[in-house]
Amino acid sequence: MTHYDVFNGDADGICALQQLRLAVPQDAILVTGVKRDVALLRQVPCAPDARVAVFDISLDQNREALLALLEAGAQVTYFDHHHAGALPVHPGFHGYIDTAPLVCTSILVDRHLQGACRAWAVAGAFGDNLPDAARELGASLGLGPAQCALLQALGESINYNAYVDDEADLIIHPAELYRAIHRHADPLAVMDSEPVLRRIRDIRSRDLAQAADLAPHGTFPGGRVFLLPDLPWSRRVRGAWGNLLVHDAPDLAHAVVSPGRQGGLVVSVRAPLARLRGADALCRRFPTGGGRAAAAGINHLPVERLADFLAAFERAFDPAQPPR
Ligand SMILES: [Mn+2]
Repeated sequence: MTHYDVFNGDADGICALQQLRLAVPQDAILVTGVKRDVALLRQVPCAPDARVAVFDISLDQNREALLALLEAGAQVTYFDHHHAGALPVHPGFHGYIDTAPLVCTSILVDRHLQGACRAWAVAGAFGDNLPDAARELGASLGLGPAQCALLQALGESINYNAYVDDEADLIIHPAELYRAIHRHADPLAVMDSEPVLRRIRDIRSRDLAQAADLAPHGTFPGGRVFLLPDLPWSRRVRGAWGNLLVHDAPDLAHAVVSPGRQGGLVVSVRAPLARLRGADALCRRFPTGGGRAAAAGINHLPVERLADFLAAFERAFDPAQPPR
């Protein structure tokens, strides 16, 4: 039997896998990538003896590979909160899918394990920008504000590493980061013991300080659009910057637009914290767009369509219009 752990390289994916592998140890071949690299399941060879665990990548975007694996006789356990579409009905498929806006994959694994490794779910939820859910889970463990702040810094640092266009921009490959993290059962000890996490945290603070100097490219009644320059720090910062912006102005939607590595623009959209909907519908109007109601993106927006995007963004989050 060959085991594969297939996971999003962001904090939610890594903290979800960490919980399952602390509770159910199993050597496995790791399949992962940057946050936007979600078509991961096709990297798993189709074989009847494959045992595959999947974390935090959209089922809909991996459907073809998933069906091929199931058809070949593989067993697939699937944890995710992204847009899934119809779930396969197959004896080899074990799905833990919930697309509600206030859950993340780390929380789904926490439910599955009945809280066995919950502190990691707290870090994962912070990393996935669900601070209220994270604090609620932390409170159920009796964690104080200082411990929650440490798990928040851990989640945000793990996440920061994965927010790049391609692997060349990574501070450390997510598989290597997972291996470093996996040496620790206690997430409260990781930041002190792993220099790479402190390095990511310091780079993140520096990048965010640069972003804070930018003025909005577009300001609308329902939101703001920021345009980042074509520099390595801006390719790293856009997701974390978007998360900070929504907390800064919870009634507004935000888009962070930055030049992609292959030309064109990469767009990251956050719905207003006060009204977590509309981000996915807006992004799906453009080719290569997708995501969740609260947070979505467009992987490649041609530069000449930026004006179309601005108009669609304004309409999508116009407080005077009913949502559509
Ligand atoms: Mn997630």
